[in-house]
Amino acid sequence: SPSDPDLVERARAAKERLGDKVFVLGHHYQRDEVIQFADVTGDSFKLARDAAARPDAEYIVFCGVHFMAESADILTTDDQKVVLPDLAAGCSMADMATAEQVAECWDVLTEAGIAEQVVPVSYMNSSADIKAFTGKHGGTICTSSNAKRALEWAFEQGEKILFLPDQHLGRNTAVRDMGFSLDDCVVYNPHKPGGGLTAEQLRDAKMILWRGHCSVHGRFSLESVEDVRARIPGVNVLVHPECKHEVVAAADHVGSTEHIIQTLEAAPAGSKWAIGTELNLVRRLANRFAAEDKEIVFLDKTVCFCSTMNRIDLPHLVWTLESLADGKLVNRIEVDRETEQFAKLALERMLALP
Ligand code: CIZ
Ligand code: SF4
Repeated sequence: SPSDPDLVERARAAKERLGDKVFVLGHHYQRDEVIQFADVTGDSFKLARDAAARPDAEYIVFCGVHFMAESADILTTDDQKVVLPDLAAGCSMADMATAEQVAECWDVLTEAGIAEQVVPVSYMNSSADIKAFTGKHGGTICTSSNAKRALEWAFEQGEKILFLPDQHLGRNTAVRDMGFSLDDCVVYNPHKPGGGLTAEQLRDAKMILWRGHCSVHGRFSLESVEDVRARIPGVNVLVHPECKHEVVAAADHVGSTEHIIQTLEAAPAGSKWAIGTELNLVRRLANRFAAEDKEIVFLDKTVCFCSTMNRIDLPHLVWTLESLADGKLVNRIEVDRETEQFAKLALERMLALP
């Protein structure tokens, strides 16, 4: 249990035995019981960069999900070992685009005669395989903070974008931030022959959105925005761009987790906020800012925690740290050399974005 003093003490002692050899990364969506042992917190991209900035740390313990540990492995040195405390901590969104499906999609685009015009842009929340596909085909990675710049860059390289795997981030960025219409976007369904699209639809589209979504953010609804406005007069609705387009369109503010935190830090005392992102983060922010008289509520009480983020709990962290302290390397996440090379190319294009 989170307050189990024995587990807290064991985690502390194991971390002390490891000293500078270990660097613990805690994603914003992690449980409090885990976050208390994080050397740094952040979103997936910030954490991967934080890990790269600590080449002396032999073990990077990534308290987050699988694709994040892969990205950290790609950006750190070969000597550094990235460890995921529970190998079952995947991401349902990342799992919605497999290497096979994406290769098949590229065949469909080739048959429609448009592959040469298409530049892939993949969200950070994707497997290393998808990042490698992106790098191989001249594309870039993006985060929810730089998606607009990534799309602008991609439209300088080609005429169309294949956006993977989160249809909502792709659509929200194109329509809300760049002035495209909903009709400029089509959705490629990997479970249907030809993606469920005609060659003509593909040729007419500017944005080809992969049919993926986040199982947490995708559940916030327009109704939840209307309900909270009725319940809390004067409330500011602030949501993550992984939410559906109609939710983002109805919100007052939209942004990444880092943006959400900065917005709340800058908010005046007495202001009221309804936040549409993962519950662990919203609860932590509500507690943190209660003392400053900022009222923060979760946008929709029927939406649950990210179940895979929550797989990393204190018992898994204790087991991981104690194993490493005993000289036993467990749960290493290692991306193979070829995948790493092309994935890194795509990540470096993102780092070079203006
Ligand atoms: O939804 C997620 O998992 C996010 C926002 C991840 C990240 O840190 O980019
Ligand atoms: Fe994946 Fe959504 Fe969970 Fe993030 S919150 S790890 S995108 S399922």
